[in-house]
Amino acid sequence: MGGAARAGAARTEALRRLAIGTLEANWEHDHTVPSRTLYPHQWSWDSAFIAVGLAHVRPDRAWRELRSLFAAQWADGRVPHIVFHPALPVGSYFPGPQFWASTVADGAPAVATSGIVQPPVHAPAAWLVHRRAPSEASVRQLRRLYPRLVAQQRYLTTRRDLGGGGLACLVHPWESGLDNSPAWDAPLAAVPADLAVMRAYRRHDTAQAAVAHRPTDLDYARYVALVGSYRRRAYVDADLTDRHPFLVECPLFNAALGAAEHALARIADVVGADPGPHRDRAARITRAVVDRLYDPVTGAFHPRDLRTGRLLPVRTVLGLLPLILPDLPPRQVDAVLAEACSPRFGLAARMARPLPSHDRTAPDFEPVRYWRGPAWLNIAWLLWQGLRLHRRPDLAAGLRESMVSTVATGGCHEYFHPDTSAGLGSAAFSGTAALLLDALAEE
Ligand code: 2M8
Repeated sequence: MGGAARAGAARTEALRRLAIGTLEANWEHDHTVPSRTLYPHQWSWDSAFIAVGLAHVRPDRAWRELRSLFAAQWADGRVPHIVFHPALPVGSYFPGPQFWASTVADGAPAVATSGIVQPPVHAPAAWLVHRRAPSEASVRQLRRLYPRLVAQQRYLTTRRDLGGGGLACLVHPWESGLDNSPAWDAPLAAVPADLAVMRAYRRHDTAQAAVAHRPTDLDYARYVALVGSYRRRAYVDADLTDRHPFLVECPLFNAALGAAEHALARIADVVGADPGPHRDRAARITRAVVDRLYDPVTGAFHPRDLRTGRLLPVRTVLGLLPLILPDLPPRQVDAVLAEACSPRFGLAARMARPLPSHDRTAPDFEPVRYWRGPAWLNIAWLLWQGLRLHRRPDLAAGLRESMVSTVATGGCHEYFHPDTSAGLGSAAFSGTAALLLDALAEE
């Protein structure tokens, strides 16, 4: 082994140990907390990413992670974005279980949860966990999860199809996973909110992380107002179109919805169910993503604001994620690649800087504020999946190396400065650890 190869192997080993140690320290009896300080409960899409990473080291825990999340599924099929840990003291997270008051809603589980959802990335995650080490036991786990994954899709494709065009509609920016993305600025501005309400609450996040790295108080006033609007309707989706002030169709969320049907078709094959309906639904969702969210004029995907009926012109990393759809037509694949490789996002076979969460050339690009510029490993990982799916090994390798070197520079942080890779947010973040393990396994 030459010197460079030895250094490379040592880097890989050190990062693997860091990632495994982070996941171990964040394991909490049947799930992994995203962060002990900032996010001490269980989060929906984090758990899916975490399962993908755990599959490399503790497949038993990977299944446990998914099972514990789906144990909190509501009767209508929704998988809540937070499952609260009942033993934690009041005030460990805002807004906590008292604020959501889920247990009084019809069909909610006995355990306290939030009432909203997050991108449905769980079926592909379950499929990856199985594929990593297929066995009779993993088929049993898939068999257990399959009906729950199907119910999750049914909820999103029926009750949440508020626009009537075959896509799921988000009722809160938290549902996108990219909470304060500039994508949501315009629709959020229409949400009536009074900054003064925040005096009644204590934000937990700004006690743990720098204020300049987090959403603003005005953002939070609107987040709280939106939860209030949905909670007053007991989290019932019927009639939301007339009454709820935030209704958007997100390209990432809906690409995940389509990718989930593709994964379910594969899972159905393994568990002895019919993959046909999943393939049909997958094709319909991909068509709807293209018809409703692709703008031939800008050559990019944008979120749709159902309150105005228009596409939101802002270009964020959300617009690149339809690449995770295996059946995305070649024209849109080319458009996404052109957008990703433009100075806005800087994707390349050799990347000088990590993939940002927002257009680097935009005037509202903010390099340290959460989802308004910083680099996140979960987003890079999703795009990496898309690049491999659409056979761009050069770009996939460039992005993978960028993910690994970002963590090598910044540590196992929640997000990273998009120029320097300095670590931001939580310093021991499970999602980063898990997806790093997956990226390292490709070496
Ligand atoms: C962030 O969101 C939560 C609210 O759900 C928060 O800011 O308190 C987002 O980064 C989200 O994508 C993530 O799932 C969650 C936990 O890591 O944190």
